[in-house]
Amino acid sequence: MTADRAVLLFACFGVPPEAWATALTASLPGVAVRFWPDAGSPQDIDYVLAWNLPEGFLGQFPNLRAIFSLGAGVERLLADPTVPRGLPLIRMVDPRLAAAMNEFVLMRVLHYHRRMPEFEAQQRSGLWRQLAAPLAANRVVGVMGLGQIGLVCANSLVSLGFSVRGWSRTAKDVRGVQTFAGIRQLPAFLAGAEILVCLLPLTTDTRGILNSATFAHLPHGAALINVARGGHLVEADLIAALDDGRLSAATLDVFQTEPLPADHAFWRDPRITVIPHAAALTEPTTAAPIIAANIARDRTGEPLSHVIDRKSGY
Ligand code: NDP
Ligand code: OXD
Repeated sequence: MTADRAVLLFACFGVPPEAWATALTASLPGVAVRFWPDAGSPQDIDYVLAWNLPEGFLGQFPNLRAIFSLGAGVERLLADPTVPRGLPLIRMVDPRLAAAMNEFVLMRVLHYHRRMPEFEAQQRSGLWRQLAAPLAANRVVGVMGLGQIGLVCANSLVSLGFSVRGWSRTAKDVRGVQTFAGIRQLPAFLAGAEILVCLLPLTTDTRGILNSATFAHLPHGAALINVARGGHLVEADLIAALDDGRLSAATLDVFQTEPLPADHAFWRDPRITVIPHAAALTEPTTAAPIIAANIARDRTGEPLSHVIDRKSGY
């Protein structure tokens, strides 16, 4: 902290800073906002707003009070052994982010529900053939992760009339959703899920969870929508499942390596829709006041919101 003002450093690699500069300065009148690489004296920095940091980056700031993640997923920060263990690590919880994710998920669920991949293939062959689709009530959608985002998606799928099931780590009671919890109930959750949506955090328990064993429980021809993290998916298992018909299609917003390398086979696979990690982007005008409220809590000695539990990893 400088003489009387707390200092927040914006260190979000690959994120254009202009809109953040406007939003953060408007939301944080009592806080000095600096933008990497113009951090000034490292001793001054109280808070960092972080994204895509190189490993070890935070070690240079000896007086940090908290780290704010620009995004909901914090696996990269947690994987950095140099991030001080006792420092609060706060993830992004913004209803606007959840709303944008919800729109994306609904778009792709409806796409698969109404058999759009088949219509698109027919168009490419100039084929006029009507295909029937069941009503949503007869379509089972499985949502992995019933947190801030998964719950919003599950609820809106219910309101569209889908038959929705949800899977989480701890048991949940969600109106209109058939819920399952824990690894033992994973097979029962998957059985019958014609469209599977992944909205899990990436943790030691969930890494690689979208694999052959998981796909084997799905009905033949199921569709996958992964909007969580590339580390959830075993890429070779996806191709195998598409080849043997267990899966018919996949929408991937996230990848093991981002940007997806130009020579990656996913770019050219007609069964896979590649989206450049754009299902939802954190919006400065709504996120900055959320960060500001948390900093205000810290200044007045109140507990911070949305601090990551390092044991569970999310
Ligand atoms: P939350 O932490 O709010 O929710 C996580 C959910 O996953 C909870 O329901 C939790 O269960 C469940 N879960 C965690 N571990 C397990 C496990 N081992 N087995 C079963 N369920 C588990 O996260 P958010 O909803 O805010 O975000 C989810 C993820 O979405 C983020 O971590 C991020 O990776 C991704 N994301 C991607 C974006 C994109 O643009 N593609 C944008 C935003 C987020 P419980 O409720 O019992 O704790
Ligand atoms: C996030 C993301 O985690 O954008 O918020 O991926």
